[in-house]
Amino acid sequence: MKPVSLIQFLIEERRAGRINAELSLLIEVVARACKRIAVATSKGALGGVLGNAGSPGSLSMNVQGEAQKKLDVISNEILLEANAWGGHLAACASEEMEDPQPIPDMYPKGNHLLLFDPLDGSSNIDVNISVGTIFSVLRCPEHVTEPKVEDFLQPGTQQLAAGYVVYGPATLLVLTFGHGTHEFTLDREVGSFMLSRRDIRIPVDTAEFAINMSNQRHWEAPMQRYVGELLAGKEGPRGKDFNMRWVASMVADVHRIITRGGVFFYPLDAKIKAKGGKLRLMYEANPMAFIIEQAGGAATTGRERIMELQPTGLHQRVPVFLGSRGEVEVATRYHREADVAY
Ligand code: P6P
Repeated sequence: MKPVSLIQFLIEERRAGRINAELSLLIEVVARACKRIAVATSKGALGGVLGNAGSPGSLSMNVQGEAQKKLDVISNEILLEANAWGGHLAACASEEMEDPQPIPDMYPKGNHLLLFDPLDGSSNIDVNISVGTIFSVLRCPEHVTEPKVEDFLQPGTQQLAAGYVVYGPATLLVLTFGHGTHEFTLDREVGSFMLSRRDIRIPVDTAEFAINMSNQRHWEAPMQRYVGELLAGKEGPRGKDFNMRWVASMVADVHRIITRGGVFFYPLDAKIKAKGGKLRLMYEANPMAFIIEQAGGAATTGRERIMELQPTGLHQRVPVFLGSRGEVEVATRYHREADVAY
């Protein structure tokens, strides 16, 4: 069968009435920007883009209080510049910027809001481990021409599209419009994303979990119990052995799950409880939850469905339990039972 490019796929989706022309253009522009980010990340030390932004002693810090990598800043600029002139956006929001970024006055405005983590897992850049871009698309509220933070604070169920690009051995785009989750592989010779997996389905059950075990002593009791049972293997109550992976790059861990199943956890722990969690709701948890659910998986905070949360802040953090539906439901049940018991 003739390979289908991203552009052809988007035209098919428009003809089927599942997306409109403006959203189609937005996704094309984001995909093209991510190809430029792929080029920048692939240069490694030769590109002079490794290491922290700013100078020693005065590192550039992002809104999260984290040292920005040069590639964080470069990737953010690439996405902002690519989306400024197209006329499909009302504003952008990014992990790397405190406030929403309006579309410059000299350009026409559109009806969409784009949120992104321009380079997730960037601490892995300097050790050449896969990183990625995560993005989420919302509708701009009617008659709003200068979107404010509150215009972005929509539940994940309101997303029109979500996706990520993983910059790994291959550069892959995984995308959903709410009609299945689909994977595109960048054909570097042609420069096009080509459909490589249509309507992905994640196995309901799994024997592979991803978590940063070094935080174990800080976890809540239900998480201690749940992970303890995974580690007990076939001699324990679960009656089977489990394997563990942790890349410390959400896009890479989620892509493994999209590809072969598994579960990913970043639970609340005593160290981060005050912040609400580690991962950000608006441009990490919500887009990943949309992608995972559309592939038949589940995504909760350990207590409730991530996509039904009413956001309270642009950079709000939440606990994340996502992946194979059967296993996420077990971990979530342990937390809900504990809450009832208390
Ligand atoms: P830890 C990367 O900084 C990130 O936001 C996610 O990509 C990743 O899953 C997580 O944090 C890793 O956290 O505590 O293991 O470094």
